[in-house]
Amino acid sequence: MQRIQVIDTHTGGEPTRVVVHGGPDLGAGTPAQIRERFRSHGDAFRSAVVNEPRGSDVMVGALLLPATRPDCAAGVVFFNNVGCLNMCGHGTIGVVVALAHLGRIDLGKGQLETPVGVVGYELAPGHRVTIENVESYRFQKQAIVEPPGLGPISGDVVWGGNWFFLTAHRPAELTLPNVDVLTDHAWRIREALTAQGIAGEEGAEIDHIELLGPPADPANHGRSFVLCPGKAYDRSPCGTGTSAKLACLHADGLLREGDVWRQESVVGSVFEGRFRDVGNGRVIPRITGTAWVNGEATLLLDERDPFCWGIRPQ
Ligand code: PYC
Repeated sequence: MQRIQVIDTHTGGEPTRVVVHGGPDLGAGTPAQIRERFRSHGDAFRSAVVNEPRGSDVMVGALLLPATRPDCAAGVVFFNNVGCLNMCGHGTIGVVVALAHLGRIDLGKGQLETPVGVVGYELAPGHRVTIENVESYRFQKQAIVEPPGLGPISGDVVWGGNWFFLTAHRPAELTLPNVDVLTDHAWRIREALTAQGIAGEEGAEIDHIELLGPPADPANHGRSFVLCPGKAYDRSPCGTGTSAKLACLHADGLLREGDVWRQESVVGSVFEGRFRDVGNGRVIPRITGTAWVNGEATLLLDERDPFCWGIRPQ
């Protein structure tokens, strides 16, 4: 029987399952190196942790690693129902709160290593965390994609730690009763992007689709529906998605360095975003949100269980 110790958190409604102990032995290395080994040797473990029957399509996992740099508290590799992520904003907020829950970090500033770079954090009272994401930028403005039956749709291709297509083209209001139609719309955009060869830098697959709309609460500035790579929608406003939005606001001259952008999710949770202008059309986004610990558990992996390694989405 394999035993895996996890801490469950949620950030604005989006879960993160932090693997604290019992992960596969993937040797030493940076998170980028470990992620490659996790892909080739840890995929059954990934599925066991986040997929049904222990998890769900919406669950994001975070494999905690020892830091390889003296200026970082830990390393982390994020994963979901279908594979590994580059970065994860809500997940980073969840990891910081989980590390504090374990007594491994205190209030204040620190850094984490991710496969795509070092991410800063500041933990404040009340489980409030500000992360300083990797450099974000708009790669292509107003790309035109033509999903069959939906007609031409214009959107921006943006790096916010993951590759995003951001569009204001939406089939319905960005509300919970509409998630099925929003999911179908976003998925068709994603499939059409791939079919038409619209990609991020160096041909990188665009695997996050962000539909944009007005906020429900006038105290906020915008609302988004983000469809993640495994076809689950983000319950949080999506940290990397909000970073992508900030990069576009900067590129269009619509938000100044230090000013606040309040982004709502489809469930009504809010991230506060700001950015630092680092030149060359790039920004360092700062995203603030709150996470809660909602579980401490030992997962049991019994090889005799026919669903020991999870049910993988088709
Ligand atoms: O918050 O960056 C994020 C994220 C990516 C996928 C799910 N959440």
